[in-house]
Amino acid sequence: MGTSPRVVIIGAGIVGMNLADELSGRGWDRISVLDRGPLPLTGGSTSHAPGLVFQTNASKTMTEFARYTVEKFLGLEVDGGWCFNQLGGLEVATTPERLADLHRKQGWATSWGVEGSVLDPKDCVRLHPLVDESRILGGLYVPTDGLAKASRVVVALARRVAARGVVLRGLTEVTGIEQHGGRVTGVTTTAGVIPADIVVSCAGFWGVEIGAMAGMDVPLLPLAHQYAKTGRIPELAGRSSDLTEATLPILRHQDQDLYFREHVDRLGIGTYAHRPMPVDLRELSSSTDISESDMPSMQPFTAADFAPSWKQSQLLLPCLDTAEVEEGFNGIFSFTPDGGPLIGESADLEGFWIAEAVWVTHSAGVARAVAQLLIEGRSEIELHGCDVHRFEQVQLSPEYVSETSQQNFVEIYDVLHPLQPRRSPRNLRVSPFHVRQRELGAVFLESAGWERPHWFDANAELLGELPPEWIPPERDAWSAKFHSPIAAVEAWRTRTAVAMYDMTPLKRLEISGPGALALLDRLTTGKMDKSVGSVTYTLALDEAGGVRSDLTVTRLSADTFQVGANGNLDLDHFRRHAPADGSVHIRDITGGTCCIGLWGPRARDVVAPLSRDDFSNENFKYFRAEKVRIGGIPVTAMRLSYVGELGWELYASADNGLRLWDVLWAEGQRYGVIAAGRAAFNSLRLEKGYRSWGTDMTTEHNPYEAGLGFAVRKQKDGFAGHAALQGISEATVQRRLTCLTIDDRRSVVLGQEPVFLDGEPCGYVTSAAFGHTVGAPIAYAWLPASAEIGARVEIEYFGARISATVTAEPLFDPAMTKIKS
Ligand code: FAD
Ligand code: THG
Repeated sequence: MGTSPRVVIIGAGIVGMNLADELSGRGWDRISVLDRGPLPLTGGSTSHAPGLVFQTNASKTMTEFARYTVEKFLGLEVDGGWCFNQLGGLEVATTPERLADLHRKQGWATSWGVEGSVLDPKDCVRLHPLVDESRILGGLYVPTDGLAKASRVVVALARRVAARGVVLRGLTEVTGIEQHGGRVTGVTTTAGVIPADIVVSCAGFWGVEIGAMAGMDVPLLPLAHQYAKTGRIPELAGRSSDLTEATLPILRHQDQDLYFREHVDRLGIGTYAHRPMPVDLRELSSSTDISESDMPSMQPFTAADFAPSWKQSQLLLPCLDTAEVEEGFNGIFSFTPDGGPLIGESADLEGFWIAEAVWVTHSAGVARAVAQLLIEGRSEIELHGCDVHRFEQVQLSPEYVSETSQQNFVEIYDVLHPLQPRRSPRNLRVSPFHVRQRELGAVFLESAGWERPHWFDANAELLGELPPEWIPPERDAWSAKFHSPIAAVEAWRTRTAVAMYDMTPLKRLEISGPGALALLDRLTTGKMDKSVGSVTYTLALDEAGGVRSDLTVTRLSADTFQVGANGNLDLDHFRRHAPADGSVHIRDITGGTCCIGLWGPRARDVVAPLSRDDFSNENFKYFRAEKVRIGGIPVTAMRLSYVGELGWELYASADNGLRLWDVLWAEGQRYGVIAAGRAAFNSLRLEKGYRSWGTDMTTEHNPYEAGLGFAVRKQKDGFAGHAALQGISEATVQRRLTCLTIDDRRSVVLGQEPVFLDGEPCGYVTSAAFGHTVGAPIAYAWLPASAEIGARVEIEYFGARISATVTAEPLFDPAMTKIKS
């Protein structure tokens, strides 16, 4: 009795109950679930959710969460009543853009292992006879989608977990989080203090309030969303019983922000077409007298907001012409700045976790991931897009959360390009070079709050000088969006002259103190005890050997290291593992510093005359760092290049940045220096075979699969992940991150497309770009290890098949003669 930690779960909605089930199913036996509302209908979002489950998502992780939810709910029932009604899901297109997008979406489904097909209008109507065939151009049908009966799932799980000894307490409101010495010790409730070793807030849109009790920012916004039910519809009469509720596929009409399901002989209609309606939690009813039509997560229906959606519903479904809206409500749930859920443990309060902003669709998958995190320390499905610590400080402000979350509400069903720039807020973070970049006509996209140039319009004048073999082929309209042929000029000048890249947004940490070396040694795969001035490319692994990040570590002094990282998750990871004795200091120095990547065969010619320091190949070797002065400015210069050219990353204090840019720019004129952006950057790094963490590899992949085995030091042991790598090598892996070149040398893909080997789906594209130097489009893809060099595959792009060949990598400078010159 009582072998596992004491867990308190706040919230008995679909997330909290699934978590109780996943934990107790794994043998944890001291779990309580608390809810301020009565059980089982607590009055949260779950109590009124119509429960449509469309599994397909651009994100592999979200799709896998949904797949598990379907699988799990299919196995639940309450007294013969279903928990999942697998009716299939149909998304119709009324515009050519949407139809094309449904093909793209079908590609995601294939990539992530969900069966789906794009049907012509006739077949759509055969599946869903209420749809007006003349209105639609086609639809995406996924037979395993369907309806989750969320309120019944909660009952089924309540019975199951109660039988395992989980304590369920309704009408118990959490009013405070108890802590001692940086650890959670329990919760204060209206029924007294309940001690706990682990507290998990599954409070849905109330998460901000609970987070505040624990001193944690929870970046979500409660928004109301309209759901209405019609009166009886003759066309539906006799189709379903009260038990089955529905017979037709669940239906989405995204061109008008609508979705539909049956309620026996009525139709339910949800709409995102209305203005965003943020909700102030303080104004919600705190009543615990809850019924199906009156609960805190429901607000009165605002009929005027629904009127345009009703018209559009009637156009798609002519049977509604004679029907009317009988009832409706504005239901509340959570939105976040990037649409992803929020999972993770507080950075400051050990043992306090959250799992919020989760749809019914993803609920079981998220709960399983959280249970694995708590019990095993890692989730089998990678979580970088779900981790609450993915946000930068400035992205946690209520203003930012409110604006971006409302925009996500507005855009929820829009056809979104992978490079689609955020409209607002912009100029949140700018580098010291921003003023010069604007003068050069930089086209900026936003990332982690930073403005990043993608190309410079000023370089358009060089298009005429582009040698014929560098002229890029025309692109299809979709891949031409947010792209410019100017990228070819920037790639050409980088390879043949010299270019300045703004690397300021690259996350930088300073790790210092007497314990710094030992911490880095424990957390990375590389040799860290090297001479001052060494730079090491290394990996941070999780305990199962999955790649958490790839890093550069520069030893600036015996006790001071600069770490080039991939994002805030790295900062969080290092902080969490730092010893408690204060022997290591970890500082995010990104904002106070800046960085220019000065790269190209003439890089040395530009920098040498500006400095008394020695930049020669003999005295400033590849993967070494020096503290130098350039044009009088103190600079930490690191000789490495993500674009694969001779050159340096030049780090300076932010206040000196503009001056540094100007002296390099002036000196560079005689060598043809240009400013270059991310479009060229991404192409050049793929030619060089450099991986991008989060896109190419994640915790789901070990270093050998990812082609990064060279960064694992053979002689080293005792580091995180070491044990798990034993017995694994390049030779034993079953799948590999593989370099493909596209056979027609012109068809560009963008990432996430499915790859077919012998006609069967066998993997998916991670990153892709046109390789300007090699004159062919490049796609990296996860493929079975059996796909050897020379193997022919096909990539599906908007429903068409593009032939590609597995090619030896890197495509550019495999002998390292250019980069080491
Ligand atoms: P909730 O169900 O809200 O549970 C949180 C619980 O925490 C509540 O029971 C609350 O009482 C409790 N709580 C809060 N504060 C405290 C406290 N201080 N102390 C104790 N307990 C507390 N999703 C889909 O996947 N498909 C759909 O078709 C769909 N349609 C939707 C339609 C509408 C109109 C709305 C509003 C949402 C819809 N959703 C849908 C979203 C979905 O309903 C929610 O994302 C999901 O139910 C959230 O579950 P949860 O367990 O996180 O939150
Ligand atoms: N610069 C710095 N830090 C970084 C990045 C960067 N950290 C995060 C991310 N980018 C890491 N990614 C890479 C990928 C490849 C290389 C450097 C950073 C690289 N690789 C050499 C190679 O594979 O040939 C390593 C050679 C070696 O180990 O000696 O240069 O852009 N500062």
